[in-house]
Amino acid sequence: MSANKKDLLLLFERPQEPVFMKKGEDNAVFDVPEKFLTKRHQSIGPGLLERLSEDAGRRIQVKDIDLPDLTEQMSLGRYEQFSLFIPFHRALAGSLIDIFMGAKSIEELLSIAVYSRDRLNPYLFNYAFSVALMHRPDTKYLKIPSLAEIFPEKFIASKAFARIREELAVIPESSRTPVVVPHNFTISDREEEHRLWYFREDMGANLHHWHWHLIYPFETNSREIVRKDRRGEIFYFMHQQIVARYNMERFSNDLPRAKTFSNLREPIVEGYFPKINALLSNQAAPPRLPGTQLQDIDIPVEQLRVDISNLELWRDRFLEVIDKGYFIDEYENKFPLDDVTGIDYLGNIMESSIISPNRRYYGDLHNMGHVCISYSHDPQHLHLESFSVMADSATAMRDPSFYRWHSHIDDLFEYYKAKLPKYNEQQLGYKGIIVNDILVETPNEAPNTLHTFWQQSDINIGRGVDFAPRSGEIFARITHLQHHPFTYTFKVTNNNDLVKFGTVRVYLGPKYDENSKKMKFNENRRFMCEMDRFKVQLHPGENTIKRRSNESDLTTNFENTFRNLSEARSGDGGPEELEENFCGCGWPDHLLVPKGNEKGFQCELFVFISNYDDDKIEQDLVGQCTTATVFCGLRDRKYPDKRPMGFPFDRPANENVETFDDFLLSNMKMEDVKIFHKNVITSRPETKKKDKNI
Ligand code: CUO
Repeated sequence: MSANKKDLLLLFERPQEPVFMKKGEDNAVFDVPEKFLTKRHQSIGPGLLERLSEDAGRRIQVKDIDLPDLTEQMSLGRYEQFSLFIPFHRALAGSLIDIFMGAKSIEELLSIAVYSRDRLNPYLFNYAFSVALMHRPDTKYLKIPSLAEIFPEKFIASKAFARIREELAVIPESSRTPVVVPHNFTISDREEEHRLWYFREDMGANLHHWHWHLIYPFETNSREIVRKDRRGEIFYFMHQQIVARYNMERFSNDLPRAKTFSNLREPIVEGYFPKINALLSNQAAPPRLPGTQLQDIDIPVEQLRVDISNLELWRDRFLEVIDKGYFIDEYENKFPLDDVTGIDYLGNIMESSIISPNRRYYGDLHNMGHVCISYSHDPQHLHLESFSVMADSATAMRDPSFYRWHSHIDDLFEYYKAKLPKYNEQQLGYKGIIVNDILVETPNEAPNTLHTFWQQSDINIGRGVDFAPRSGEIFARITHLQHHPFTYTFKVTNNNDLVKFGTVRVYLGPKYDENSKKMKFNENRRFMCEMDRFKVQLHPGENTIKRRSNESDLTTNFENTFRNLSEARSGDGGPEELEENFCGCGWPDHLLVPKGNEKGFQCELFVFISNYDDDKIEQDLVGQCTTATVFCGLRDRKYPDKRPMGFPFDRPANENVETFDDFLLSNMKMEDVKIFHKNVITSRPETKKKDKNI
């Protein structure tokens, strides 16, 4: 039987097992030409293949082709870690993406992928193959599996793996029970940072961050893959919002805001001991002791040399762009920053993607900050330790230093935003539109209250556990924050004679700072977390707008976050598949509402209806998966909102605005909302073990 697109997805399964072993629900095997086998497998002779595939459910022919030269990509060992933030690794990934992108047909792509899979580092393969599948016109609607399914070790405490393997090896599938993954397990409660475990170590949040970086790759020869609409700006905005959310969580746990890591020579107070393993090498992810100071990095094996003074120089050059109001390209041409595109250029400079206007001069501050923190335990590689979680986009959010680093990055962007012209009433207002009333309703609870609790959900990780028995279904039971679904009701008057359109922008922010003091507007705005953004039609007179929390354009639902490979669609590009894999990106719905606390965390909900004439982007919206655009944008299209991301809080208000009340116009309103947390663990009814369709 010849290959179909969906068969490409089988290559994600059990990443360390050779490609000729059975894959998928139907025990399919790839029939590979002998020269595709690695030397080790060739040396065993044809008998091995025959034995391993004798009761195959299906055979997939792999076409013999001229094989690509993978010498460069093979320079990263099979058992090493892979980091997008390390330039050497990034370059390997970039050229591998190009090889996959260059395949002329699905058949050829399958051959190249089958050939490369057993030779290359599995993380490198997974990343480059995922990026290529997402961006090739003939595969872009395939549903890429969640990384948690393929590399569960990046998300699950290493302690759980002994149980998982035992369960797989000893217990027949019909009798298996989910393995409860320890939670709140990395820090003792005598250390206050432990209170944030549920956010930092949340599988959905980390998956979102990984997926976001997959959608916005920063190095390949195909510039159109990198040059996505407003990618530099969305880099700034998405990370700014993660920091804002983290600070809300800190306030609700009686902790101060994350301290910005502005002095790179100051010790990092927070230690972090990840307690997850890199299964490829069977090595524990290295810890960072409290009070560790960054040092110059010199790691020849990673072709990595960066001094703290390099970071400082790059930071100063970034600030110099803002002070001068222009950047220079590699030929010393000057390009002014303007109000519309300036933030996007700065984002590209900071991200140091291939579309950074001058990588040589502006350097690689953001990525190298991740790298320096991630190697701070062994900066000269004297102990032959790998990098820590901070260098991997699938795990970086686990470490408290992530938020300290990104607070600093955000401060640098803020330095620019503070220089922009302030919004005037014409930009902020909407003539004749009045927001009269805001109501937030949680069923059976007091008005304007939100309610959170703990929930346990089961994730099938069987396809990520290599060298385990074939009937490999096994569920990991994770514990995460959850909230009761709620509804917003907004009463809005349209005093115009005509129907008007508006964009409703909903933000949630803390009412007080960490010292229980009211904040001035210019401080408060940076804590505002976007909850939803949607278009409304306003008839003349009174309008009642209702919106459910699970309709949020910020979030993606549980099924999308933890989607199951076996649920993957056929890959035939039918209409139901359109935009499918973008759906995997998005803030997890279960973290939409900050945890709050038992006495009721005091917040303010801000609702703002802007004039849609100034917001709209003219473009076709094809496909069904047009959700979660706030952080992730729309595939192949423009970001669906013309305003600066974070509008209207992305810059200080004019000088006569001191408090939030001073900022409000008739088309805006604030309402007090309290978030109550109940310290109980419930289970997600539909994800009980017997129900595999999670
Ligand atoms: Cu996503 Cu720093 O870019 O973590």
